[in-house]
Amino acid sequence: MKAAELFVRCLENEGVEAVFGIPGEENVDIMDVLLDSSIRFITTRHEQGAAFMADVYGRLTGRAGVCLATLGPGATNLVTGVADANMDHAPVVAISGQSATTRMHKESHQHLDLVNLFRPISKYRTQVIEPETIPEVVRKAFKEAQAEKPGVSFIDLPENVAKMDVPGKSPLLVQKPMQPIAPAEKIAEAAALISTAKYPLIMAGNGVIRARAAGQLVRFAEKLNIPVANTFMAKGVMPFSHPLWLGAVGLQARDFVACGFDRADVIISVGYDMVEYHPHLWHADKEKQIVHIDGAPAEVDEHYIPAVEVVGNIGVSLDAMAARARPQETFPAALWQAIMNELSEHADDPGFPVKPQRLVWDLQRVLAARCIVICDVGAHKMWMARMYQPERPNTCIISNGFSSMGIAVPGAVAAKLAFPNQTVAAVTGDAGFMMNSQEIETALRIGTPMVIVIWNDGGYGLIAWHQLRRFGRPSYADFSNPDFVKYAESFGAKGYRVRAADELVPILRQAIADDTVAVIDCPVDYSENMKLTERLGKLVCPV
Ligand SMILES: Cc1ncc(C[n+]2csc(CCOP(=O)(O)OP(=O)(O)O)c2C)c(N)n1
Ligand SMILES: [Mg+2]
Repeated sequence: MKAAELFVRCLENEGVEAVFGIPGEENVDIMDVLLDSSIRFITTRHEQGAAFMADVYGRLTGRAGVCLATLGPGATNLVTGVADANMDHAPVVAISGQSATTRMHKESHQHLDLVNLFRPISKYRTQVIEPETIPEVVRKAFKEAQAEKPGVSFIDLPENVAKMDVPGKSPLLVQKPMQPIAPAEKIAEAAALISTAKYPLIMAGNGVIRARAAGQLVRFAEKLNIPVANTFMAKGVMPFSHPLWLGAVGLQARDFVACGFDRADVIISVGYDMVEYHPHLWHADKEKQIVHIDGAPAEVDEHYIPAVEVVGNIGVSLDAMAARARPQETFPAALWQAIMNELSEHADDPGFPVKPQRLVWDLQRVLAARCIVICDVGAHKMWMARMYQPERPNTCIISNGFSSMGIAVPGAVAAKLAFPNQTVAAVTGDAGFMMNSQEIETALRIGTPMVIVIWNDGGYGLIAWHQLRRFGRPSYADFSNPDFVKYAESFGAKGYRVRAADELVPILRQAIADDTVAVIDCPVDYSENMKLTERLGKLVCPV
């Protein structure tokens, strides 16, 4: 067998359904073998698009998404999406071609030391030097990428190695990763601490979703009558309407949910990734007791010194503690009511350009119950993160570790590929949209319908917001846009323009019914950004 063929057999053995990428001269052997494989190759229009597709595929399925590029510029184009996946703990295996081992020691066309380039943005990285190591390399790459906390494995396959013969080798047995159970004495210690708490608060992070433990989290909260705040990346662990839900945490500014943190004496942090929200922002005084429930030991931070660490399978830990701890008698109802009032403000505001609050509400009305939403990065993300709450976990993807713009459109392609029966929407700023809008062509070619909602402010809204806060004036944050309707139509997609606030919901419904790629250009009123800053600056806690 040729090394390239053995490599592809190993990918099939891992259950890989799709590889996202761009062919190049140094990966032609793999590309040719893929023609005779069960794996579907998704040709993208930029390697960054391929990496973001693998990233979102990995987040949604828990199985490593796979992207492939050629050496040099192909591999460097993967970098942003790969870094995003690694920092956000999404399982991804990234593969690149490489120059022949006979020319790596000297200045050589397109040659870069890729293993070193990918070092800070991967959990595991290696170059295949001997073809007989391929089964071990591929197995290890998937095992590392998928093990808690997940991340990226990078494999560099030199062109001469890909052509070599490897007799007598076959893929290795894939073993399911084992998540150990937390020790009983730690469960007992944590349950005792929770039982004596006066005002406990649960902070649920993305680890809950990765562990598929949202059901256990809700049972735990309900049984013990403890309110829940979720990070941006844990959206949907509890639905909006749940009487124990206190909103999302992660906004750098003080928000209502911060009142819940102020008041709490015990924070029960479940599946929390520190990369999402610095502990000093919610635990400045270092006086609370922290119960750390996770699949991995706590990261070190002077503001995050757990009183108890319950490390092991999250769902099992939650069930075991729910059975042992004493339920709370009271609940901060006034705070819950204040948060609900705040989040519902402007839900029906008729103003135009559309207010961000109205935009989120309309998305919530149409999408929250039945869609997968991929959110981009910008001011729109802050509004979505603060206000949008889907009914189910893993149905609102937000990049909040690396927080890279450009994830939404390619991410939506991968989401639709992974879940063809679900409606998929990309919610994006005008700048982030233009960073990877070329993947509209990919979506139309491979047949992944999606709705793309562009928040059009003609600028880098989040940066202007920040500049206004710091300096009172924006700096170089404006630009002009193409006509997004015509732009969409030039690909063969549908294009819509919102001309009044009341048009958004019917346009959204029509765009879903179109069952193709539909782009909605929605002008947004970002004068609300500073109004929010001012309002939160004067926030008086209702508890
Ligand atoms: C790739 C990348 N470049 C730059 C940034 C810094 N950044 C964060 S938000 C933002 C502006 C986003 O503009 P847009 O997509 O239009 O969204 P808006 O803020 O206007 O809603 C920038 C430049 C980033 N996060 N990612
Ligand atoms: Mg913008």
